[in-house]
Amino acid sequence: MLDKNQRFISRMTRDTYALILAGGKGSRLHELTEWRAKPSVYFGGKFRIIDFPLSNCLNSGIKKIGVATQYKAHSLIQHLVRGWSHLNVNMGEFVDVLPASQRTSEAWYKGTADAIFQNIDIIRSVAPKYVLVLSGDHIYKMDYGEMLAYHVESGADMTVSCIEVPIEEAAGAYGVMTVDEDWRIRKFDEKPPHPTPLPSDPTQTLASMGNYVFNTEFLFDQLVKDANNDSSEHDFGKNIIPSLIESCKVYAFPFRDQDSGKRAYWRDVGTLDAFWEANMELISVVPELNLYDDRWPIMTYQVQQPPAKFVLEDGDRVGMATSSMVSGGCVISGARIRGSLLFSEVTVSDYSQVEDSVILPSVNIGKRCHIRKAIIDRGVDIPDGTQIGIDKAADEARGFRVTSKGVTLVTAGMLGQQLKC
Ligand code: ADQ
Ligand code: ADP
Repeated sequence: MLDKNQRFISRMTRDTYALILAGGKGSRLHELTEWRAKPSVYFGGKFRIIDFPLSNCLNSGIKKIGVATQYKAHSLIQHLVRGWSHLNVNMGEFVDVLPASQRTSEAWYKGTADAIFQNIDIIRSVAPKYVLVLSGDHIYKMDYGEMLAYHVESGADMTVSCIEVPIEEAAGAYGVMTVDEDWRIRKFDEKPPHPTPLPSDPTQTLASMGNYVFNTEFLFDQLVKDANNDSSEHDFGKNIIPSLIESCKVYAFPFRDQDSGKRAYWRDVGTLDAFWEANMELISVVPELNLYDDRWPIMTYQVQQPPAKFVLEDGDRVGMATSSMVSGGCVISGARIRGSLLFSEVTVSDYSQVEDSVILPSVNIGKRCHIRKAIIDRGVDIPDGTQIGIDKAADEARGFRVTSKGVTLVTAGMLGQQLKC
């Protein structure tokens, strides 16, 4: 039998509207976000980043969801329509796409707070008790029900989820906060160059994950005030949170692993190195992020594909993959794959080698290619005999992007290729 507390949380999640902010540019991903918004970037062999907050909502019992889109939203909207429109509207469940559409003025979404302000009437028509604002940019598995219960129990007006991160990672990248012994936020700085260290560990700081719970009417009041403030940039981290911490009850919710009580898995994948590393981590024997957990499934849209196929064993022509993840529709023919993650419908031909690389969907790798420590964008055709990631100077000379940690990014545009849909 369910205990009283669990029934209580399910009442809260049912009374919550989740608004996922998915309009951001993700400019530190360079050409990977040249044609798609960061939440639409591929991750983990068959997902897009947005699948993580969306799956978290459903797994948490939150089934009234809006996704605010703006920047380069084509593939994001296509993914939402094809993969996330299966909720049961008759049961009050939906994923609504909320593109910037000049609903309240001639302006597009001016910032994260404005993206919600422009949709107040839509949220009001759903009449939720709580609004959960989520960033569409991160990879993690989180039970938002816990955060909602914490918000209600503490009597907060607003609750910000937070996580401990190394100071150097947070500097200039995250909003950071100082809390009192009750976890009430006493100071909040958006992306400071020198974040305040934690009293218990001077190497770490408390960073905002960009996820907020609000009592609905409180949120609306703040958004209306902010919309009338000409000096505001209409951003939660820059304007709304700092303006509230003195006069209102703003609490921090520490995001921890439910089983161990330790720091939970949360990745920003905001840079090409972080993107490559987070994908590579999945190949390790026991990755921190378990994608095989049927108690917390991550859902996505996928086309029907035949199983991955490994063909040819004839002298040095061996079709094989070791320490790798290979998705449906891939054909590895007389080629060797090691320590790599291949998304769907990738083909690799005779005598080629792929090592320590992330290969996005529908890439064709010709014969006698050698690819090492690279990210190959969707749909790229790699001609026979191409070397990538072997000589970094040669990579740069050809117009590929090489990161400070030596990861080479290749996109269709860099090879002058027209992308197939
Ligand atoms: P950032 O992620 O840098 O910091 P921002 O660029 O505003 O902040 O993006 C927040 C979310 O909103 C992202 O999911 C993004 O895609 C989306 N977004 C951005 N502009 C938008 C717009 N105009 N319309 C719709 N969606 C938009 C935030 C917080 C920090 C916190 C980090 C955690 O401000 O305090 O530490 O998230 O990564
Ligand atoms: P995703 O790989 O995330 O599905 P797409 O690659 O389909 O995203 O990009 C989204 C949109 O941008 C599509 O309309 C696509 O045709 C367009 N696009 C992407 N890359 C290029 C390119 N190199 N040249 C022209 N259009 C492009």
